[in-house]
Amino acid sequence: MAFDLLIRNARVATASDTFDCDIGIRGGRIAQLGSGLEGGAREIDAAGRVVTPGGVDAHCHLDQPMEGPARMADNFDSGTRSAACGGTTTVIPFAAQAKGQSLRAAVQDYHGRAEGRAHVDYAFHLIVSDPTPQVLEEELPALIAEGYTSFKVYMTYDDLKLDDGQMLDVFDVARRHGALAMVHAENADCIEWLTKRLEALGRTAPRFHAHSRPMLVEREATHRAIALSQLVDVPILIVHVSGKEAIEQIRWARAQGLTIFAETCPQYLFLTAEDLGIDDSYQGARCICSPPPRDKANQELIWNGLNDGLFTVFSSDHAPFNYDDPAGKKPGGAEVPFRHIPNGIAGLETRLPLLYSEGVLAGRMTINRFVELTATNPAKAYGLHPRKGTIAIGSDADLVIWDEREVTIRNSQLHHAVDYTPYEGMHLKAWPGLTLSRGEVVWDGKSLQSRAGRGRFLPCGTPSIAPRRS
Ligand code: DUC
Ligand code: ZN
Ligand code: ZN
Repeated sequence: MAFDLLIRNARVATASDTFDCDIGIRGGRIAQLGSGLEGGAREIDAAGRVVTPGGVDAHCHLDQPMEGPARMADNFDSGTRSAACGGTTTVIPFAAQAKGQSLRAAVQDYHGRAEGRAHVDYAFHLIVSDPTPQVLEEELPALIAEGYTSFKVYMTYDDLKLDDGQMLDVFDVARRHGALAMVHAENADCIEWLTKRLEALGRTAPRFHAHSRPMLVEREATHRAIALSQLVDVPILIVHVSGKEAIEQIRWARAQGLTIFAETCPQYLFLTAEDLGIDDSYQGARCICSPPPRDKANQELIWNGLNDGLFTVFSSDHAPFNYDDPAGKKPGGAEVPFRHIPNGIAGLETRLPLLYSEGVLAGRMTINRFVELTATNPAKAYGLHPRKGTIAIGSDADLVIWDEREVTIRNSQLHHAVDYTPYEGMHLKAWPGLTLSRGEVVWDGKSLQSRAGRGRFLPCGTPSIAPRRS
């Protein structure tokens, strides 16, 4: 037999083209693209349905060690299982350094958490929270050379944040060693100052989380991160951009010729600050994430940025905490002031169906732009292309066949370990009918077909991407 698997009658969409063909798969890779291929040990008829590359979710948090009592609901098993069922075949979560910990130890610990559990392939970003001379001069350069070529720095959160000098030091390592720095841009002092004032007024319900993190604090930090990257002369990527004011800073930077990449996430398209509550109900804790969702007008600006090239990647920022859980949104079992509520919402499984349905099928975005944002660009930005993120001869056979059908999102039908989804009840027009990972069916449209431990670790190469000029 010429192929282990032959997918017939596919309407293939890549970041650049859409065409009809058969896909011949051998040894987990795409071996041939063409019409009338013969000789598959197994055949699947796509019957003209759209086939895209499996998604690359370049920003998700799985089993990340947390300060107690918080604990993430998803480990590598449940998180990557839900990824597969939502069409995502590569995830890049974060090996997070705790202050005082060596970066190498954080990476080793994180491998232990992933080992034997992943359903799809995975790489690691690093989180650098303690850039000691040892980290900057030895650990980080060595880890970059071993395939950990991207790292996130935080401008907020006491246990993670860096000052400007530390950010410059980390950016300088990225420049000298060809890595990509990702930045969580919010001004920590402004947030603390606002939080204390809200608390003094008794405004501690979940909805006040959004009041403590207005767009100004994101704008200021975004501008500062851009200035620091300009000083070092290195590209950076601003993660989870929420709306107008950060967008304006990034557009300004691009107009100066600076290489600034940007990422946004489903919560900034489909949620608003009202989802954190219009009264003091605790339910709004479900949608607490940072930066917070904004309003309808900002959602439109995010859609525009997705279309015109402002955004390079669309990630879930899956940060899974149960609602009804002492380790989740109710720390210690209590309804607590917003500052103590873990930040983050789940989204690995719903990322692609939301954007396919509300973007592509609603006529807001071409299928090619969808592929670019959700698979090709993240694979390029983090050094996994062309093995991942495209449909080409030699690439891994990571594919999604799309079923265009009515779907109502129900948490009971998702595969993560979180006890809610912020998108409960949303009506979509599509869902992956089949997900293939390295030529193996991991989701058949009805049930998981995978097994924990089949996913492999992917060392990343040098980031290879340029911002699209709009
Ligand atoms: N930042 C993230 O990247 N994820 C979850 C929460 C946060 O603040
Ligand atoms: Zn962040
Ligand atoms: Zn995140």
